[in-house]
Amino acid sequence: MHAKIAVLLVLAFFVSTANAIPINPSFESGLTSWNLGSGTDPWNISVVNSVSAGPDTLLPTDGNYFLTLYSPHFGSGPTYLWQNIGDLVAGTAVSFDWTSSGDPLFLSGNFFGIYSGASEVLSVALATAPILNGPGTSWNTLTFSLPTDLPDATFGFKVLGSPENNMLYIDNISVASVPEPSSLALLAAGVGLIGFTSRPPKRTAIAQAV
Ligand SMILES: [Ca+2]
Repeated sequence: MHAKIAVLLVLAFFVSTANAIPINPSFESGLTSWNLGSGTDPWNISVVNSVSAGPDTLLPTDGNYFLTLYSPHFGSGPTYLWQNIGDLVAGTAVSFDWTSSGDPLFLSGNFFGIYSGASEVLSVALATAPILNGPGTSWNTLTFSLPTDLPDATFGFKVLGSPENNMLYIDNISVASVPEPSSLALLAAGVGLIGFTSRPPKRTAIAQAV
């Protein structure tokens, strides 16, 4: 029986490991596993444990660190980073904490996006009530569910240039993928096989012994 339980655990492991994306989702390992966008100045991306401006201090929502993306001015090009997270299925729950600051006229230059291959399939503008050159005073949480399957998905954040300093802060990313149908079928087959082999001895054997 212990061997059967082990088989179930192994099958459950393969199903659950499909959910471990993205890597380093809370920036506790710095920028590990995240890629800087083409042309992005590395000085404009950092991982910090707090940002202060005047009486306001912004702290992480998860762990000890969070991401800051900075775009100093027009002409500097977009500042962005991204991570490929593989195939996603419809129903995958995505969420993250964010806040931003910058010029009131140009806060619409902060984005979260998902690409599938070379196509952008989702772009969400991220803008809070602005505090020029300082952190947002509180975090927001964006949560949504993918409406369709996304093969070869890439997950990224982008800040465009503006006349003033635009900042975007990100923490606590979660991509809770639902198991793919093939994985569920594998698990169901395993459960069925174990149920079949666990059936008690046939009554005919008992009847013959009496
Ligand atoms: Ca964190």
